[in-house]
Amino acid sequence: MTNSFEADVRAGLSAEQKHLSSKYFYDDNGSRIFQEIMNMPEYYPTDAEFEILAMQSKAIFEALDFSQPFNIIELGAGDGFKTYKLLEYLVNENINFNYVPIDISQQAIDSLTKRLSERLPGLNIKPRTGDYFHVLKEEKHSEIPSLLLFLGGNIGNYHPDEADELLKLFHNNMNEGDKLLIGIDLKKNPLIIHKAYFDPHGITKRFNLNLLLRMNRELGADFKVDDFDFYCHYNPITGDVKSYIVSLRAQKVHFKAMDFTVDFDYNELIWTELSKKYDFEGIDSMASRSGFEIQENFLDCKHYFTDSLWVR
Ligand code: AVJ
Repeated sequence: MTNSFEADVRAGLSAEQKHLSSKYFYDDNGSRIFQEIMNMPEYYPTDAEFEILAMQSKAIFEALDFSQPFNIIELGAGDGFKTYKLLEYLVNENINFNYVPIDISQQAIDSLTKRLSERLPGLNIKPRTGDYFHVLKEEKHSEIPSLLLFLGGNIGNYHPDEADELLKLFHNNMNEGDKLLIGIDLKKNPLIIHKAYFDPHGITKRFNLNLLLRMNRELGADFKVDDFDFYCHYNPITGDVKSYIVSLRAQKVHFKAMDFTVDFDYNELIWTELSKKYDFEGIDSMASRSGFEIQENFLDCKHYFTDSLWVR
């Protein structure tokens, strides 16, 4: 793990346009800061998706039109809070299904399993840790239909080509008739998006600057966090939110563990994240490029977010 972090940091900070991958935001500290982001009133995706799953569980279940039993496989389940309302509905209706949460973090899976077995004792839960595709390949041999969940709007972090690749991998590891429920953040009033990502509390700034602290800790770097700032910008035409760390002065940073030194110019940027917003045209073309048929979009009442149901 540390090795690929090291290699990615070396490549990203040696590039003409410096960049780091947002996947490295989520060390223990970063995951905690992300919880704070989800709790801010400005960060609408969490509430929007919660509303969809709480209010439309029945409609989502009926749209599946699956024989029972079936599997619900959640990719990147995390603490699983957003899925709770859907699971609760299905358990209360005595629907016969297995819930298979997958996450790379053993700790996340353990606490999710514990909480769910306490709160929904009737739930058939088969937690898995590790790589999505490893688990998906195994489930492909299963005789029963599967619903894949890829929630939270995580697809927005992928550049369009990478999103296509990921969705094709999902497609390859599904059986004919299996379905995918994918959370996608929608284009909307630009000011709403701006406030969610350039928040007035400085939490998203801390989330980004935590990358510097992580490099200090894990790679022996000597970033002075006060000499860097955060900037982010939403382009309502392309739907791209791009986040950056800004160097507030010309400075050198040394990585002791890597025998590596980086020069920053005054005001030089490190691009840290893409959070892409889609319209329905964009969703249609993404689905068809990766071989899926869109069955139905489940929206929150403000039409900020969709849980889009796709059929393989
Ligand atoms: C976890 C990828 C859905 O892009 O909205 C939140 C991460 N970044 N605020 C998103 C994030 C800045 C989030 N996702």
